[in-house]
Amino acid sequence: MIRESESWREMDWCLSQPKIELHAHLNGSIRDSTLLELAGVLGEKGIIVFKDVEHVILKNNRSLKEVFKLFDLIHILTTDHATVTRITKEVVEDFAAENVVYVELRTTPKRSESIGMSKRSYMEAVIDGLRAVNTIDVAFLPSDMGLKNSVRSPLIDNGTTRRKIYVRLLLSIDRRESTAAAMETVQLALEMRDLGVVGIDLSGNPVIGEWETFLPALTFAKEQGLPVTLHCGEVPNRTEVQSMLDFLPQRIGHACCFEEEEWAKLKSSRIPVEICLTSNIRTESVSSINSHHFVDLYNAEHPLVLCTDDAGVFSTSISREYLLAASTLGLGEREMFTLARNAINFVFADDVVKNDLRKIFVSAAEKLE
Ligand code: 6MZ
Repeated sequence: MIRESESWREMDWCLSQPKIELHAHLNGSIRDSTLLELAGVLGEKGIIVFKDVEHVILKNNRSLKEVFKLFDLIHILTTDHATVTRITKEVVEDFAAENVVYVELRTTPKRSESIGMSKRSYMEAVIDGLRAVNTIDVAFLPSDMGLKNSVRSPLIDNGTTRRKIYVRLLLSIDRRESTAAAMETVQLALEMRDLGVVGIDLSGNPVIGEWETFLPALTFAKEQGLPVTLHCGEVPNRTEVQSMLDFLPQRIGHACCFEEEEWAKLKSSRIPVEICLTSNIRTESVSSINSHHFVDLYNAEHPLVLCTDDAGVFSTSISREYLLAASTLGLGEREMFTLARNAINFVFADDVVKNDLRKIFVSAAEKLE
């Protein structure tokens, strides 16, 4: 167990180590300061009442229901092309500042006829955000496109190493969407593979929507070789959890409300789990950190990866998630390092990226001793 006096040193250590983030929702990862600024602008235009919105943004403890109300508000503040570009840039900068060396950023492509936004133009605005980052090198194109599209080398002219982050995109299907809209998202993901899109996510309010609605689009993604990750068991729903496990997605997120039979199925399937500790506790999907299923999965050596989910909404960071896991399980530096490194095996990017990530971790390991 990490004592209070040690926690600052441990936090510095977590910050300094290379990390991989595989479950981060773009609109859940926005800085509070940016949300407040955007709310101020809409307040001045009379579109919202700033005072009403301010305390909603700054509130810390939210139920799952309140979280999804907040997302509706965030979407009002962020859904125009320039803002989508801005938040993407900031979110990537924030992950890189924490030594995240690879992030899979997921977002729901949105359509808004009144401002001429299509799912495709929304995603183009996201990609503009990746291109707009200039303080670090952002490598987001598939490895075989890398040279042609010239992601700057990590070494700049004066010989100093610039920080580099790999970014890949997952397109989310929102559980409010129809089969046709879900299919459109998968189609778009396939068309944007050359632009760093590597997979599909199913997310959104877990009490809304039926698995059967999304199944045709998810099956199509699978047939096309596009990896899929599913929000699975965020609320109790045994039939859905079993159908999701039977689908054999490449990864699942959360896995909170499982019964014995589902745990057995998950463990024998070896499907990697994206663990979001703070999110699960804040939304009360799990009652306490000590009873979090992470403990059992870790001890069973089940494939897992620590993630933030919504760093902005839950006021957390990937380093904090590592610290939380370490203090819960009494993990040492070597074990935390191994936990972070193992995530390489679960990324959706190609082998060239995986090999580069392995090199990054090998060189970090040399400094560990
Ligand atoms: C399920 C979640 C989520 O896509 O607009 N999202 N879905 N469970 C969660 N746990 C708390 N956190 C976020 O990012 C926000 C969207 O991501 C999904 C919701 O659909 C939310 O509207 P984007 O960038």
